Amino acid sequence: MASKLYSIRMRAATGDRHISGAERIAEAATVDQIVRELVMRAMGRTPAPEQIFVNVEYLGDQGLRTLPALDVITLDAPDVKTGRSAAVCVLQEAGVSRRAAEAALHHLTRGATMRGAIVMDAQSGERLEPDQQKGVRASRFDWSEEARAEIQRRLAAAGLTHFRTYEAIALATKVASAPGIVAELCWSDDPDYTAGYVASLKTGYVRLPTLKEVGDPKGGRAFFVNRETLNLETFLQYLQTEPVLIDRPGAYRAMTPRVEDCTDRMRSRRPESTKEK
Ligand code: WAQ
Ligand code: MG
Repeated sequence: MASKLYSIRMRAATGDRHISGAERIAEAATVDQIVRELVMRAMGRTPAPEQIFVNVEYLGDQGLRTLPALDVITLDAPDVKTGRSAAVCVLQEAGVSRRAAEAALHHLTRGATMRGAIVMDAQSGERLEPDQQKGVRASRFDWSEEARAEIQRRLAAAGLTHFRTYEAIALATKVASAPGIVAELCWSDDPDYTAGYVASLKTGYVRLPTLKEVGDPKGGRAFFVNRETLNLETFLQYLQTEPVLIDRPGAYRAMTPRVEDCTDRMRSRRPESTKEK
């Protein structure tokens, strides 16, 4: 990308209820087009939001960090129950305690109607975000044009064509490199979108097609952190202000769920993992 870069943020709401949001980084020449695209997306929701906030900000000469995208692995769990146990399992693989993973699932199941994410101690499950109404929003990240075209091509070859998927991969890639992060859990609050994921540098972006039932409007996001190494201020500063461009797509593969293997493995580990909790 050339030098004059802008951060474009959109968030749409009806009163306190978050409806839609997006994060982009663009060259000056394409800013108006992207603003239009994001406003159209928000207005396309039913019912339409009552407020749309669009923020366009010149990034100045601050450096742009580039990151390779997380690899994407689909764990094709057939139903919500299997999907959620697989999510807990992958979270444990990434270093989250069972207790914290279940606490996060509980919050998302109830519906965190926040515009940002929960920040959670990966061991105790305690919530650490400064404002529990708003949560913490990751901002200032996007694909480079070339990497976006390539990831779209790779995902489309696997039958994945929704913008939510590649936008979530970009967000998860930025978040996975945050100082103090362990893993992330997310599923959409869009009633018709049942897919979600667990992501971390260790596991990649593990996509789970069915984390809730069709028609369920509850969802959210949780960032699990290692409290021993976390500096909350540095963590928030990175997530909210450091511009990150994803300039290389990751690999894609699909797997049938090995949830049984995973629970067996967890069971055989239990004496040790019970001790840590
Ligand atoms: N930073 C932090 N939290 C956010 C952000 C952000 N930039 N954007 C959304 N959230 C939180 C907020 O609480 C939302 O209510 C929740 O996440 C869900 O947001 O591979 O569409 O935009 O196809 O509904 C997963 C993609 C889709 C799965 C996630 O999230 C796939 C999605 P939504
Ligand atoms: Mg949503």
